[in-house]
Amino acid sequence: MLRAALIGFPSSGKTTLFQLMTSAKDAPRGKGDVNIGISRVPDPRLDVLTKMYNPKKRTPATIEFTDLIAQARTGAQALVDVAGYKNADALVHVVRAFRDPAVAHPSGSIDPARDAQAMEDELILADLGVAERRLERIEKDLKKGRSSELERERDLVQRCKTALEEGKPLRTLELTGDDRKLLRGFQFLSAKPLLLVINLDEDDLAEAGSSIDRAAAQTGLTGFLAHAATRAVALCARIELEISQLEGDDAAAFLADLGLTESGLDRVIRTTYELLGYMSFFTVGEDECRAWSIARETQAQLAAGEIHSDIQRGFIRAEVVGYEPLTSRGSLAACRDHGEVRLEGKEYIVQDGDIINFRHAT
Ligand SMILES: Nc1nc2c(ncn2[C@@H]2O[C@H](COP(=O)(O)OP(=O)(O)O)[C@@H](O)[C@H]2O)c(=O)[nH]1
Ligand SMILES: [Mg+2]
Repeated sequence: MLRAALIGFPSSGKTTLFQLMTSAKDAPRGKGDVNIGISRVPDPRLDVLTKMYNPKKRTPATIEFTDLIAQARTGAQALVDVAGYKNADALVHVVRAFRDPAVAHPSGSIDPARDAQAMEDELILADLGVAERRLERIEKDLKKGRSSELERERDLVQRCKTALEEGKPLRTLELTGDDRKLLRGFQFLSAKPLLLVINLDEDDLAEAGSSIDRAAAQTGLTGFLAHAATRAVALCARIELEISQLEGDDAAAFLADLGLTESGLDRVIRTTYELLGYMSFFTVGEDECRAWSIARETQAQLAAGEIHSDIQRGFIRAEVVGYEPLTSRGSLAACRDHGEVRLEGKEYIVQDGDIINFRHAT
């Protein structure tokens, strides 16, 4: 399961968003300090496939979001301390830009750029501690005897430390796959993909419309976003709450009035999914149409394992058709007639939107 943790200062709107993004049906669960909820990843392609096959069941991809129940620990400290936060695959950082004087701000004033940078500094500081401790340890071990592996690690951690000291989050570093593997064990917070959610004021939403650049300019976050190498979504949690209470058509009309085609909640979930480097392939049929999550560059046999280890083990061939041909021809049979259904081997790299039927020995 992909996991994203909500971070941000108290009263920035995290819990409001969490409750809206994770439907009430998936009752909050979790241990102690956190609430855990499941979000369905919006995907219009799954909607189209569901219309084609009219299956008994429609199963979208999902992401797990965690939210802190108590605010005793916020930001980086929570990520370090709180079980259920530690191993998040991505961070969703909610920044308050709504003004509402009825909601007190812990710093006494509304300043999204200040808050965004303060949280970033916390992540960087926590990582710097980890890097320094590791370097000390490595130097000690190197005194006992040379090791090219340890020297390589020292150079890499030193590179991280230097970047952190310059105030650069580790997600801005260019790293090789091997570097990433080496660093994975440290769980560096500033290396995790981060989505900035700008919680706009009700009065600023229409002007921002669908332009994140306008929203960033309105809130003074343009510079921060350029420097932090992250993506951002702008929304207004209060308005999202209103939209969530409307029926489908009314909600769409309401969004259109604001110059939007998709709710802010859907944008947050979808962008988090993309940020994590994930994509979907589909299985279709009269019983179920389903989206499956895999990392980019995943081979067919491994993808089969997402469905069941037996299918992975007994993998023979993947019967693959692209989303475009299938939906424009209207049926798998028609695609077969046109030679558009391919038989792929276990090393085939699954493409986003592939519709796959795995042939396997039982
Ligand atoms: N006016 C306004 N109030 C909001 C908005 N988002 C959240 N709030 C309010 O701010 C308060 C704190 O929100 P909450 O989601 O609990 O923030 P958290 O501390 O980050 O979890 C609540 O009273 C919310 O109703 C918004 O977009 N506009
Ligand atoms: Mg909260």
